[in-house]
Amino acid sequence: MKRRKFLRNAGFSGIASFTGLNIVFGANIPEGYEILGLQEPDPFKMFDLDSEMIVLNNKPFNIEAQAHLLDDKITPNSKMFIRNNGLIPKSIHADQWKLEIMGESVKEIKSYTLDELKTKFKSYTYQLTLECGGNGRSEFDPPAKGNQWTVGAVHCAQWTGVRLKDVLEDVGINEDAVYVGYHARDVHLSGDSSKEPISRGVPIRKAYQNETLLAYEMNGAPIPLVHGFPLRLVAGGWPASASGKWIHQLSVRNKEHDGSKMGGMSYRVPKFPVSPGEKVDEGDMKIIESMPVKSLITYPKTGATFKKSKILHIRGHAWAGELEVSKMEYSIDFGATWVSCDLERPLNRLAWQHFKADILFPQKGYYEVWAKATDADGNAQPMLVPGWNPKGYLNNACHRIAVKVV
Ligand SMILES: Nc1nc2c(c(=O)[nH]1)N[C@H]1C(S)=C(S)[C@@H](COP(=O)(O)O)O[C@H]1N2
Ligand SMILES: [Mo]
Repeated sequence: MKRRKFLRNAGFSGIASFTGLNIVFGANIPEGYEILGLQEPDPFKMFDLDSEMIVLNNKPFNIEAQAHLLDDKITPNSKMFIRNNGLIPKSIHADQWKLEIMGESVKEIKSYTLDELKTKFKSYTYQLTLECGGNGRSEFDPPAKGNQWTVGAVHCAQWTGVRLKDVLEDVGINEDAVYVGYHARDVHLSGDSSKEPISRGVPIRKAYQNETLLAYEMNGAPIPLVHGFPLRLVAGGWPASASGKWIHQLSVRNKEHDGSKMGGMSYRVPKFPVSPGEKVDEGDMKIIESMPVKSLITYPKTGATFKKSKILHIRGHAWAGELEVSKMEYSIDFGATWVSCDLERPLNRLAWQHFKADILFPQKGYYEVWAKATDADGNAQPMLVPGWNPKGYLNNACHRIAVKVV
């Protein structure tokens, strides 16, 4: 155990961290050979993660939370899921960083240093819900390829930055502008610098919302590298893939942006319901925009045991893309009857909402607590996994936890 830890630690600061240990037969190491002690970087140390985070993939890093880890009202850095399509950029010099605004629909190309963005424009802070479009993918049957997210690919951190619309106004954009695409500094998995791992974005109407930020701070400090340092587009309520990390260019397009992972099956769902496993033509797919209504019970942890005489205080969060959540209910009888929870208003638009309820169980035994949110348009979470789709997006089925009452 100790030795393993030592070797894992060694992966971060390179050979030097072998604390002066001599690699006895070091002279025999062929050039370019990576010694075992330097392989397998430890994501828990690299990203300062809570020890209960779950690593789904380490090349690229994809890491999710568990429901009970998301109990904080504002998600702390150590409990935020991580989703990368490529490799995290290595050397970033924030003092030399520039954001260039270009594309067919700008009056002229303009670029800003980080300092210019910070001093020229007013800054705003919002708590914004970002959920991966593939959160819940693991429950689809037949299974969809990709990271098998369970429930933990969602976070609601506090983001500080300038409004994208203020910057676009300063640049001057043409009337024919349709979409804003981002270009970022992460590296394609192939290492090929002519390929982008991902280049998505938002339509102009989303770009012009007050809460759509060019953010340089997260939870009151510079954005951690893995979440997009030094500059990130943050478009709350939309699949988090729209929120580009490490952005250095925005392209104001006169048509739907056609960057990497905008087309084909990526971040798209069928325009009409399909049967499980059905092959769907690319032309029948549409881009995911606002995310569907969803909720999580963050206390207690599933499987917990309680005394029958005690009231159980459950709590969690609910969110509904661009809409507000208007009703939150729980059931302890497998969905036969539902009881209202106390539901708070969001701190600001596009922030998740907190709920709580007091439950007194009728007798000892095994229970499941199910949670169901309803949005302002009257759409409720389904009890079963909804609409199968080829890439396993948008599973907003009710979250449920097991409770033992003794
Ligand atoms: N440049 C860049 N931005 C990106 C990604 C990426 O791979 N590269 N992944 C996107 C996806 S699919 C998600 S779900 C979110 C994850 O954000 P997080 O890692 O900060 O939680 O970032 C989005 N922005
Ligand atoms: Mo994602």
